[in-house]
Amino acid sequence: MNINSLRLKEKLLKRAARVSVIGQGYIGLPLALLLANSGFKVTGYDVNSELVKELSRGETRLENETGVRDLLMKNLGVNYFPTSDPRELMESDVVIIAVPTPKRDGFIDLSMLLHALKLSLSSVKRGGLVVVESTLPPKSFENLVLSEIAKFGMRIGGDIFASYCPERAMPGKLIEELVRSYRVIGAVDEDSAELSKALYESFVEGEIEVTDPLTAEIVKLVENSYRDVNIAFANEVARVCEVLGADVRRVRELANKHPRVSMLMPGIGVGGSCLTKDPLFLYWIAKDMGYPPELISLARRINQSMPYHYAELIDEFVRSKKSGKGVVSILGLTYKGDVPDTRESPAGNLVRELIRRGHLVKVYDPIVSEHFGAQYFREFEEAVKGADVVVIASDHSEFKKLDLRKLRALAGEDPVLLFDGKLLLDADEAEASGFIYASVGNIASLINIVSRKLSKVGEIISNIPE
Ligand code: SAJ
Repeated sequence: MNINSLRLKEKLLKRAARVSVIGQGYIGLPLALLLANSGFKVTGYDVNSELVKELSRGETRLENETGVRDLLMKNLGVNYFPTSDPRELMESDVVIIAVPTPKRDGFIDLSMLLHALKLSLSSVKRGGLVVVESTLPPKSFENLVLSEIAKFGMRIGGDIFASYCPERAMPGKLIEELVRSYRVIGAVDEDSAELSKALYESFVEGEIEVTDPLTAEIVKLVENSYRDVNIAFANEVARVCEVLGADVRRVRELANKHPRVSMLMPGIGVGGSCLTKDPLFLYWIAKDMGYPPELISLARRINQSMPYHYAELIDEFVRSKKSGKGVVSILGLTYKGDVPDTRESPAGNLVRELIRRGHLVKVYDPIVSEHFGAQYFREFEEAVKGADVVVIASDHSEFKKLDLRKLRALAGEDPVLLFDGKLLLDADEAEASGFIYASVGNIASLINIVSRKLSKVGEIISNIPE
C-alpha cells in the first residue's frame, strides 16, 4: 500500500475518517446512518433542501423502514450531519455517491451521477476515496468515473482511490439488508479495494467480495435481471393457466414440490425502481456492444404487459354486465405490499388504462395517497361503494384480512367481480361472499362472460404507451 492509502486505512480503522454521502434517499440515508452509528462523522448531503430540513428536525420519509428513525435520533448532531450546502463536503476523506440513475424515455440518465461525481472530486481530500453506490450501466465506471477522475488531473492510486460498490437492499428491509447482505466491491486497484473493504467492514456483517468494476456492474444488473426473468416465467405460466382453464396457484404449489423447481409468484405486474430498469441497462449496453439478450428483453415486456392484460379482462367483464362505463375500485397502489413506494407501480398502469377505456376508477391505499389520476378515497368503504369490479393490486397485510362479506355488501349490483391481482384471497370464501372471483392465473369463472379472445402479449406490448 502506498503512504496515502496506509494513512487513510488507519483513519478508517480508527473511525477518524470524515465521510460524506451524496444523496439522502432510499439508500444514501440508511447508509450514512449506519456509518455514523459505527463511529464515523458523516455528512449527509442532498440537493433537496426540504428533505434536509426534515432530517435536521429528526424526521424521515423512510418511517416504515425498521431502524431508520432510531438510527437518525441516535446519531443526529452527534455523528450524522445532514446538509444541502456543498461546501460542507470539503476535505472529506471518503465520499460515497448514492444518487438515482433513472431510465428516461429509453435512455439512461446519468446526469445526477455526473453532477455528484464532479462534486465528490472537488471535495475529497488528496489521497481520499470515492465510492459509487448508484446502479451503473456496464462500462460506465471506466468510461465515466475514471475519465472524470482523469479530467480532474487526479492519478488513481496516489491522488485518489475509487471503487464501485452497488447497493443491494430491498425496500421494506433496507437496514437489515444493508447490514446482513454480502457486498461486491469493484475496485480499480488493490489499495482502492482494501480501503473500500475497511469502510464497509465497519457495519456490514455479510461477506465482502472484491472484484473489478466491470464485473461488479454486471453482477448488480444480473441479480435484478434474474429476478425479473423468473417473475416473467411465473407470469407466463399464469397466462398459460388462464387459457387452459387451470389455477396457477395449484400448478405452482405442485411444481414447486420438485426438488429443482422454485417458481416465483405471478402477479399483476412488476414495479419498483430496480427491476423495471436494471434489466434494460444490461440489455441496452449488451445490444450496443453486439449481442442483444432477447430473454431479458422479452421478460421485461411480459412483466410490463400484465396490468394491460388485466385492464382488458376487467373491461370485457364490465361490458358484459352493462353498457357504458363501469365503476372499478383498485385496492393498493404501491409496487409491493407494506412499502410506501409507488414508483413504476403496476397499479398505476392499470388505473391509467382503465380510465383510458372509459371507466370510473376509484382508488384506496392504506399507506400512500397516490391516485394516478383516479378518484382517491381515504376511507376504504367509500372507495368500494357501488363497484362493478374490485381489484387487489398490492399485497398489503391489511388486504389479507379483508372482510369479504362486508366488501360485497358495499360493492354494486350483481354480478361483481373480485379480481385478485396478488393471489391473496381464498377463492371459495370470495365466492361464498357473493363475488365472481378471478385471479392472475385463474380466470375460469369468467369463461362464459369474457367471450372474445384476449390480446396476446405481443399485441398488448405494441399498444403500451411510451
Ligand atoms: N414480484 C412478483 N413476484 C414475486 C416477487 C416479486 O410479482 O415472486 C414483484 C413485486 O410485487 C414488485 C416487483 O416484483 O412489484 C419487485 O419486487 P421485489 O421484492 O422482487 O424487489 P425490489 O424491487 O423491491 O428489490 C430488488 C431486489 N433484488 C433482488 O431480489 C434480486 C433487492 O434485493 C435489490 O436490492 C433491489 O431490487 C435494488 O435496489 O436493486
